[in-house]
Amino acid sequence: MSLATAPLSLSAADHERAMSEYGRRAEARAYALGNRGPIKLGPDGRLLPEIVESYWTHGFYVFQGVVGAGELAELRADIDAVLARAPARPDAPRQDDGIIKPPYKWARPLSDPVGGTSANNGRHPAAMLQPEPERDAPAWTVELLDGNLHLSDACLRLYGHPGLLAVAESILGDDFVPYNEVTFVKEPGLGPSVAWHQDGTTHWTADDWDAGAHGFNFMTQLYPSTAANGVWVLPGSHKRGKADIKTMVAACGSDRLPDAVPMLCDAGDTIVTNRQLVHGSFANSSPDRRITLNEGFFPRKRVLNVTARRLTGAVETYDLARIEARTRIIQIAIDARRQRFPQEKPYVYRPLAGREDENRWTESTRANVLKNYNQLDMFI
Ligand SMILES: O=C(O)CCC(=O)C(=O)O
Repeated sequence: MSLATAPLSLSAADHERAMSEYGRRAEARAYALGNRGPIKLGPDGRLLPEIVESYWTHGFYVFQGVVGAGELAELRADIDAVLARAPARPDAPRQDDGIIKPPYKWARPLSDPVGGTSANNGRHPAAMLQPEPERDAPAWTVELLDGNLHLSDACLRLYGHPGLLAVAESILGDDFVPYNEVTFVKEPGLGPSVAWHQDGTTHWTADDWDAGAHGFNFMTQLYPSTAANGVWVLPGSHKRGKADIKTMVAACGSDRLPDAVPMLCDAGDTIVTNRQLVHGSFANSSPDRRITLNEGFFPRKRVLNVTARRLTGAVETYDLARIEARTRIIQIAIDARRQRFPQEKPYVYRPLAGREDENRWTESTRANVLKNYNQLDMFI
């Protein structure tokens, strides 16, 4: 069956076959980009220039072996525990745990909740194929967790990872600021699509727009990211401004953009992904689970005193007080990590250097600073 001629009602098995054909063709191109390897820092504590250049060329870089086996086990156990606490369906009453923003987002299995709709300000203009789930599939699947750092101590410690924070500094400057932390959940045979889109809403038409204007996401993989379950990107598209995704999808006659590549990697690897890249993921008809921990960061100058409209329509201005309150979480995470991994050299976050004692990780900090920290998330 050709992809362009896929029937309107497509079985999960046919979708899986179609994805494996598409994936086989793209995998070699993905590896040929050469944008993968361990985090390598120079004597100045910053990434080697060739790695930074590769990131800016392709819009993403795969850092291998960022999370060791022990930490990976802790992250998996924490996320499993959070998922085990999820109510069975979106309309079930929530347990009153004092968390303001609902941590769970559901979707119908193998569906495309936003593609081709006006949701998220219409930023996903083309629908993806929606294969039929197996008969015994549940009615709903959790697709996203919001607020990783107050849901999981292991995620908080990962947030303070000295190698990742050095990468953030190398790309954004040493005064980088946080975006948000969410978990994408793609259960085998259930995970929904995230239709093609570009992140970022604020600076596309700015006079000083550039390839880094909307920051990046770290995507740490708790399981291997494959062509079938992973995020696909159009390499280099972060440099070309706003893409006409609707026309691109119409021109190729399917949701499989011909020049896209999957971001392939192993469990414990972290991909740094420019938010301006055209990217998306397909319904996970494969037998392989993907769990991705996203941590986003912005250049400070793109946030300070900037007024932005969130995907919900809310309009907010990010003043220095807001930025400082939100960046405290970086310092608290550095301290939480120092307590758990005392052999590591902690990262020094320049904007809060000298204020370490105000930002220690304690049970009081958990209750009074970390809980509901994501109310201060910023969005550009
Ligand atoms: O992980 C996914 O499937 C989608 C990720 C994504 O679209 C994003 O981080 O903006």
